[in-house]
Amino acid sequence: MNSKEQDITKVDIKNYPNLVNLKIGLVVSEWNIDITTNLLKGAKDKLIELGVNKKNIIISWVPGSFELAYGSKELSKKNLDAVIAIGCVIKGETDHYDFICNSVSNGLMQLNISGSTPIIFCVLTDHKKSQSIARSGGEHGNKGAEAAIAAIKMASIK
Ligand code: DLZ
Repeated sequence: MNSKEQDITKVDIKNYPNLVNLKIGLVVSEWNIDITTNLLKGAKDKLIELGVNKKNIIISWVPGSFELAYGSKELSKKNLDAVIAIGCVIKGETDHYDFICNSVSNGLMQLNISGSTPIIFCVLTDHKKSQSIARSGGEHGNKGAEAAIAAIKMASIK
């Protein structure tokens, strides 16, 4: 099932009563900043739409997706209910893409296993910029909004 068929942004708010008290961190990569800014907006707007207090959304910037694991680790020390790691890796001419994708996904997974704050993976890994545009507010929706829902669901487990 692809993400077009699976719309996780439809969330029954009745199942999540304490949204106003949630504290959510957003760690955002500066690389491909036009895309990550749109993902950030998608995530923030969805959190606020669902009732999370604007002042409980904490944003931290890192230089690139490789730094998302460290940024998420540091932000999660601030007594947050969930952290969303936002990045965009686009395949270029070199092997950088594979190294960064592997590093960031492994790094964030390790934080989920070893830490107590859920870390949400909102990193686009695309072959072309047009694919990233489509997933950051374009024809395939906004993966930032989907990450916000995942954060709320994981925060409720916490
Ligand atoms: C170096 C690099 C390259 C080539 N591509 C991307 C990318 O597509 N997306 C991204 O978020 N970051 C990229 N970076 C930067 C690395 O993530 C990292 O910031 C630098 O290697 C410094 O550690």
